Amino acid sequence: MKTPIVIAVTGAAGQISYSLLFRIASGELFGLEQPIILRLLEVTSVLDKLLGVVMELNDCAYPLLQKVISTDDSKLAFNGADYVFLVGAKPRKTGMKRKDLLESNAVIFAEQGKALNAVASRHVKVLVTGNPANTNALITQSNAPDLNSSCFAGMTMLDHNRAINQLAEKCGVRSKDIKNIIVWGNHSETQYPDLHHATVKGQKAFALVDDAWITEDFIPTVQHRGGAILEARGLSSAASAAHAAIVQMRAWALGTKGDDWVSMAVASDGSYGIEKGLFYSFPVRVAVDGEASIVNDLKIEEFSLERMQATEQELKEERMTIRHLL
Ligand code: NAX
Repeated sequence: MKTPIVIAVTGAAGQISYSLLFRIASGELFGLEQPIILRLLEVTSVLDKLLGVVMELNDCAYPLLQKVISTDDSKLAFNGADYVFLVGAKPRKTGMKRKDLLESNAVIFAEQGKALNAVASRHVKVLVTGNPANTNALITQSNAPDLNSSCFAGMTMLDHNRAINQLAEKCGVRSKDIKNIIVWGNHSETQYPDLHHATVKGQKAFALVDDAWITEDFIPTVQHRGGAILEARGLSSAASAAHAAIVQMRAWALGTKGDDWVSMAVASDGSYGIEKGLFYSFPVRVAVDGEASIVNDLKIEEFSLERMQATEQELKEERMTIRHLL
């Protein structure tokens, strides 16, 4: 049997975690040969509720799940952690903009960045889902100066999957037939889902759909999908977010497939003129050893450039709001 992997999840009693934890414990993330130790972090007032989740995890009698620890101490949760899902934050409520959440959530990520810096594995992969995910990733990374910035990413894979679904529905194909979708920028309504490089069964997507559908339907539908789900369900996306977290972490740990890539908010290296250090969603390829690199040689049309810069501008504004925490 392999050495167990330590996986920490914050916001463990929340609705995303209620999907995520069971899928991790069943082996969906690292396969059926990899034992797992789960460390679950919650705020003190929710530890009782978390106990119920732990009872359910234990009742699944997962063969791979060696141990579950629940705690309100971030250093205990992150001690020696190999993979960390930072999910815990206040979710957006109906009528609320993501920006409203920025300041109250920022403090959580500054504290957790410090704890990761102190005790996590030096090769830890920290995926930030809690919103605003890109800026929270920046805050976490800035508060963990002893860890390489490549240890941190923000989750934009849900947007990427939403874009795949829209294109697949439009073209009447299956999601597996779509490759090389990109979501640029912020996980917010300024994000830019880009079809210029996408293919459908190997054919250029642009040859199959018209410009009006892209600008009037595809882009706004993907940008506003989170709000549409919130309105329909009365709660923000949860199962699809947990799925995206699994897909993104799996790709980040084990590598991307063939010529395809994932969309991932990583520290910009200046590619495409995006300011260095901002956590911006780029197309990212990952080698089998887990080393991620921005795909930096794509030809960018004027149409795209304007939208890429608009979402970069929003990230700069978010950074300005929380600059005291960097
Ligand atoms: P829930 O409110 O169901 O769960 C959040 C949990 O986090 C709560 O149990 C809360 O007690 C806990 N928490 C709060 N502060 C904490 C702290 N300091 N340490 C540990 N735990 C803490 O929200 P849920 O629907 O699970 O969403 C979680 C986050 O994901 C929200 O910020 C939400 O906006 C964000 N999302 C991000 C998405 C993305 O694509 N990046 C999509 C889905 C989702 O909207």
